[in-house]
Amino acid sequence: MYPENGKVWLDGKLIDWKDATIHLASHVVHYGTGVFEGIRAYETIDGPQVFRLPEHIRRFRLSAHAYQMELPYTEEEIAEACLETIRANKFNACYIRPIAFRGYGPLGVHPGKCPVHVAILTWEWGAYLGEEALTKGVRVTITGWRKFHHSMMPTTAKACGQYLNSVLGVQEAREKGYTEAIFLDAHGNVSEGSGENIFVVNGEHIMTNGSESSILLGITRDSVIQIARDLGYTVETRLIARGDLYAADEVFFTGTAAEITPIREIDGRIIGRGEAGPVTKKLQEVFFDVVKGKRPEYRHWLTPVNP
Ligand code: PPE
Repeated sequence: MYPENGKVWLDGKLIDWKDATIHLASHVVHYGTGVFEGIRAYETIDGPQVFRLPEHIRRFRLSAHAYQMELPYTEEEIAEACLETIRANKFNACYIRPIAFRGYGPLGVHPGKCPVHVAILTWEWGAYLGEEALTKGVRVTITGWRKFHHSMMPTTAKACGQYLNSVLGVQEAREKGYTEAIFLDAHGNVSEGSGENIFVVNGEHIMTNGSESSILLGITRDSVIQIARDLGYTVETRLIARGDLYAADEVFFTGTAAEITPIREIDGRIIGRGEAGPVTKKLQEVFFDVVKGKRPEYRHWLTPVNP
């Protein structure tokens, strides 16, 4: 899975994968002071292309900004560095993980003089929730751990330490025999998965929640909203109650890693027919066409790896 003989981009240079290490006294190791992105490059009919690269890099900069970590590169430079890293590893399709973090310096919570480093890793990452997940759907549970409220941490930022909350939920889910966890927010409304946003479908009507539900504003979520509207579905952004999930015709996850993953069961309750529903399947079909460059009207979402 990892390109162990390949390259990693670190602070402006390509270095060997095996040399991409940091000191244990780095601030990020102790306090989780880093921000990251997850991006995918797909093999398209015009060669490898990155899906919604500028949007991901923009979110990366804003995540860093929320933690007062000003990145020492422009968005254009980081985007170009992503392409350079993919080329160096000769991937036709891969996952891209830019990460900015507080490095070696005096410890103590205030990051003070700990420098901000920027790295980009790339690797091959297949279906996030298992090969069968995309076709058959996954079984999930609502974890007892709540998603931290947006007044506690900037939930629209993708920060390393914030994922400890996700870790607790997904560990609980796996121990109970489920693939993934859904978190309720501090008020008991549905928030999101450990690494995915949630959509609910009833007939031809689609709903998903928004930033007031303490979610990360997913770029896949945004893409699916646009694709669904273009297909003529109504998409409403509103609070989702736990009961809305159990009563839905279809429920699915979206995420860069998870793509569009149907949910077939929640806490022992079969959702719809217990398989990917018709709306989910239609959205998957168009989404996978879009990322593979087969839909000209969405070509502007793709950035070629090779100029
Ligand atoms: N919510 C969370 C908490 C989240 O981590 C992700 C992405 C999303 C929603 C969907 O966002 P987007 O990728 O922009 O559509 N999770 C990333 C990390 C997964 C991991 O295990 O690491 C991802 O999908 O890349």
